[in-house]
Amino acid sequence: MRSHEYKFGTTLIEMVIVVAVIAILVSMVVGVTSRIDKRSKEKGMNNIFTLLGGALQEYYEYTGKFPEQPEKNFANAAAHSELLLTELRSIPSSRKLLEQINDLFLKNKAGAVDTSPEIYDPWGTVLDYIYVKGDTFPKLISAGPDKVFGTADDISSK
Ligand SMILES: [Ca+2]
Repeated sequence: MRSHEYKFGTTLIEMVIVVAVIAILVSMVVGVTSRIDKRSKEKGMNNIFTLLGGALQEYYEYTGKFPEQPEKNFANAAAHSELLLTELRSIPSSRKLLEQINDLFLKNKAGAVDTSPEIYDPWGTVLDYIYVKGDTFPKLISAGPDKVFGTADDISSK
């Protein structure tokens, strides 16, 4: 009886240790995975900024101006994004660059309901677009991982 109790105790401790080790391993894997995920999304964001920057440059070379969108109001980001895409698509060389953007980041592609397409960031939030006449270059803003505009993790194009 005594040896049985002892054996049971050991088994319990062993189980607790095994569970603890598994928990540590799982948290390590989750930590690494989310870091990789964050990095790949940031990379995706930079690729979109680069492509849109190129498309804007082409637009400028064709028209001599940038699409104007002076309103600074994140609440209207979807409308700003629509304006940007509609303008860029009207210029062949800009449209060509836009075609390189993964469809995952373009929503309402068919211009469904009352909207034309918008461009989204890798976290699923629509991109904001600002260009005030006289500025050197337009600005694209992603709400970042927290999906909220105006917070510290926002990412702006350079
Ligand atoms: Ca944010």
